[in-house]
Amino acid sequence: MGLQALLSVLLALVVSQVIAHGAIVAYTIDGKEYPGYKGFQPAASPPTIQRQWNNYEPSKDIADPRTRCHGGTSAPLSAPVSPGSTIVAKWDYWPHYQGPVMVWLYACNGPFDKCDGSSRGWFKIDQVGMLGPPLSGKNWGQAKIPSEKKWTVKVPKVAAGNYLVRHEIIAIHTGNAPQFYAECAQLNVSGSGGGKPGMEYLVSIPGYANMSHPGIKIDIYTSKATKYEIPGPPVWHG
Ligand SMILES: *[C@@H]1O[C@H](CO)[C@@H](O)[C@H](O)[C@H]1NC(C)=O
Ligand SMILES: *[C@@H]1O[C@H](CO)[C@@H](O)[C@H](O)[C@H]1NC(C)=O
Ligand SMILES: [Cu+2]
Repeated sequence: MGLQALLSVLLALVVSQVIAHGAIVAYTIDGKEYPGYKGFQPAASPPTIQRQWNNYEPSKDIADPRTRCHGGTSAPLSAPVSPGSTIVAKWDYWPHYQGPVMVWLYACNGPFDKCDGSSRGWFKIDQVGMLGPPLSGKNWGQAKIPSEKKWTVKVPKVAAGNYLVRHEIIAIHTGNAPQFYAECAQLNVSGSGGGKPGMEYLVSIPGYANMSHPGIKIDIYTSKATKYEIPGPPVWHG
């Protein structure tokens, strides 16, 4: 194979990977733009609130520690927010429709460079699963992302401090072969009077569910279920 042919095969591979998956590449928080990372070119990113991830590949095992923040462990900046602030996570491309979308917070209780999200401190602030059957249809919260390319949440009444925000998508469009996608960003929450979720809302990531969970080990094309059970604890509303 000539060099040109080889290059076009490589390019086709890269493009098909981009087209098969997606990730959060930016945030808009209270109207301010925060660029994030883009797969394949992480070094070119400006300083960001997003924890670095560097390829579009999902994890295939919910026990993989990479499911926590797509492998990202630190970011140079954080976004100032307060309870009621609006966080819009943005994708440049998203091709999947079926499976839950969840948004989680984690209180760092200290500086971000010491905050690896490894304790039992994650809680949900939002989730949307299937809105109506069939499982294989497009009546899912996730189905908004391919067209709108964004997901909007409000910061609940949490205590002031440093937090990680984690957007998670479980893509179940392939029977019994779920894909786990998550990216994290750093938030500095101000204000007073905010609360703390009780232990029934707090989990570890990975660890909040295993591969046998009915919402994870699922074939949406053969299952006759008319409801979908989202894995993990209930949403904490503050
Ligand atoms: C976050 O906010 C707190 C006050 O709520 C402040 O003490 C702290 O230094 C801030 N951290 C960062 C990284 O800005
Ligand atoms: C998966 O989790 C369920 C519910 O917590 C538990 O009953 C089951 O034993 C777990 N399975 C494995 C293989 O760990
Ligand atoms: Cu994909």
